[in-house]
Amino acid sequence: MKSIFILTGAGVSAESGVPTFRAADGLWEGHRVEDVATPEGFERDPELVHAFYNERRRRLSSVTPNAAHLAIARLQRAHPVTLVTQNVDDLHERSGSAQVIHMHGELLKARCERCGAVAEWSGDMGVSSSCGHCRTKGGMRPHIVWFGEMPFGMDAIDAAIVSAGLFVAVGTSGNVYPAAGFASIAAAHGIPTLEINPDETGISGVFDEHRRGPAGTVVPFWVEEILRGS
Ligand code: BV8
Repeated sequence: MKSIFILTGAGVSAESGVPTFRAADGLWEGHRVEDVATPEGFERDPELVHAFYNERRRRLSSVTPNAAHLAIARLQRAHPVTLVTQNVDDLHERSGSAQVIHMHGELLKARCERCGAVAEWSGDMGVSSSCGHCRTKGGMRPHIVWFGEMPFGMDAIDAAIVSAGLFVAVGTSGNVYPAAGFASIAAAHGIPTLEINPDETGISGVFDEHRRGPAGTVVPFWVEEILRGS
């Protein structure tokens, strides 16, 4: 049985209370992307960037997975699924999903710029935080892919897309590459494509099928349909 390739974006976490990016008229929690989500911004003002991620990390404890996360986890237990998320929250994991590919990194991980070690990190991080591996003080950064940096897992993602039986995008505006190009790759390989989103997106034209509505309502319904059919 061929795998279902699911790409999720900020929209899948919207009903959990995690703000999406595009809803904030170009500003991201009041900041310009260039200032808080680029290596240059981190170089320029590490304190600001640490504060931005500390605030988002803290807020994770007050949000919970929604019906869309839970339905995807349920599907994974009954059907081969490759789950790739652009989100840096841990809501897929907390809903029971396994093998989540976080192509843009994870809020709850940190990376040492000196030795490259990646560690779980749930508390605040700052310019004097130390690496638990090499003990260096002051070299920690969020294990997040910023603009201009190479996303994680791309080889596995590319291989999974072209061998999938179905490509589904849930809650992504299709603004950020290379994720925004995945549906076109699937379509070019003759793989059926489905977009689940309340709104039309810049890549809607690529998809064979669209289900317009919030992920928390549409995804459980779609998963039940798949499970009944399989
Ligand atoms: C790369 C981590 C190449 C940070 C993120 C010029 C200069 C430099 C680069 C570029 C350039 N032009 C293009 C690029 C590439 C660039 C890019 O795409 N820029 C865009 C802005 C044009 N991409 C990159 O830089 C990427 N790297 O290209 O590397 C390379 C090659 C070789 C060697 C080295 C490098 C890296 C991009 C990753 C950036 N990091 N996140 C953090 O989170 O803190 S991106 C960040 O924004 C998110 O992770 C996410 O991916 C993206 C937001 O997208 P969405 O998830 O789609 O969210 P959005 O708010 O946009 O949309 C929400 C959707 O949900 C909407 O459609 C809405 O309708 C829907 N929705 C709302 N409610 C619901 C819902 N859906 C369902 N249910 C609901 N209830």
